[in-house]
Amino acid sequence: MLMFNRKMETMPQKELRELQLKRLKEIVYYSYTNVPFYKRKMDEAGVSPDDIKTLEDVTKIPFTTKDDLRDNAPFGFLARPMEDFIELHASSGTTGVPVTVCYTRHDIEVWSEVMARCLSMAGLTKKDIFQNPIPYGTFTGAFGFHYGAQKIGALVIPTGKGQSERQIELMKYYGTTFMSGVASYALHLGQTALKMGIEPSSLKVRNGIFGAEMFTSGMKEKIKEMWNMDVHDIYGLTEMCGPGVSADCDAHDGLHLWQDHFLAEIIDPKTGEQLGPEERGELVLTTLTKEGMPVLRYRTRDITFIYDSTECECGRTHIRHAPIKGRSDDMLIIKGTNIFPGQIEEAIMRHELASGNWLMVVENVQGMDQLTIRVETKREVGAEEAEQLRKDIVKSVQVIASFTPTVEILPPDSLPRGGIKAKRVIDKRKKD
Ligand code: DLL
Repeated sequence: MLMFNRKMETMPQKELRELQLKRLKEIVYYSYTNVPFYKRKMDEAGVSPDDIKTLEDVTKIPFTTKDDLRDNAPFGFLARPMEDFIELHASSGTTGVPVTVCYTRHDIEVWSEVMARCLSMAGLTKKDIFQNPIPYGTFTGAFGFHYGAQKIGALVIPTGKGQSERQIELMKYYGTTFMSGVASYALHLGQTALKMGIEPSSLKVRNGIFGAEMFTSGMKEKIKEMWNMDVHDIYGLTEMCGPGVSADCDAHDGLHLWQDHFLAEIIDPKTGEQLGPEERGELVLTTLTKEGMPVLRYRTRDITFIYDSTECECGRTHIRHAPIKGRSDDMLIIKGTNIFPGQIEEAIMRHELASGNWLMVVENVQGMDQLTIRVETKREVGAEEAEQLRKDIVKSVQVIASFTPTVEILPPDSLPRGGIKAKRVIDKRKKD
């Protein structure tokens, strides 16, 4: 089994937890003494770094939220003088002030290491030609993949995002074997190839690793089938490093989270209480080795659960979490029913003719909630086929939503694209 760092990736759980405790004590002390925010927060909560004696004691530390990071942006969370930093990244900031993260040389090293582990878990080797169709910029995606793939020794083609036809031409020209990216873009690239008269599966790409947004199993199946490649899921967020917190192995049964660098907890998003294994809730993460900008008990808002068993057929010992179901702040209440956009995506993806591009619009018409779902077909279809697909999708959504949505079937390429991540929800009821 291919592993980038066998010793660390197969470390017995007991040793991993001992290492986590040692690092947790260090990072709490380090954050308390170097980041005024943490000193203030912990003093207010009456906690001192000496109170951390077991891993469970992490619950004594107050949570850190996106708003805390924003209130202190751009540099208020840095634990080192500016001269120690060599790179900066930021979240897209579409929902407010961007969250800025600065990396020391050590932090870039750790990021490259966790990314190399994720990529090699997905099957990347030094023999691969690795195309990286993600925008190179303040978004963490491209650089994370770039550093990790280079650490493995693969040949990186830094194509960046956009110019989809050119991406396909380069793929063909260089014989790309492995690709990365934002989940929805892989489907878009496949569709672009089809429009150019090229079957994506006839290209040499045999493997892909995607993430950065909602990534349902239905979407994974569509990408797999379209490209005839293996598809891996990678998770991460700017506040931790970017991509590289976790990824799935060839067993495709949960994402291994690198416990030597991140401490994971699951909490009830409403009460903040810690939940046990197999209990679904919000993922809370603590960086255990970050030097430049340590983050303690960060509320990711991402909904998942941690597997009880740490045994995996791949031989890795690090805990696994389920694919992210959605974000707690993404949940919509439509006609009194709680709905995650991911559930709608699963319902749409079940249909052969539906492409991966879709949008849901929620509005209030004369005091009543109304849901309209727009779905592109993956190829041009006639009126009859479109009507059948429409009816089928209405039925699938009724099962989960217990009310009847309006479904509109659109030809390929009719929904707007733009931004790095796909926009799936427009809630016109929200006044913002
Ligand atoms: O999206 C980092 C990344 C880049 C991950 C490329 C994977 C691949 P942010 O822009 O800070 O960072 O957004 C982080 O994206 O809290 C999740 O809500 C969502 N997300 C990331 N990966 C996944 C995934 C990058 N595999 C936010 N499945 C996170 C579902 C994901 N959601």
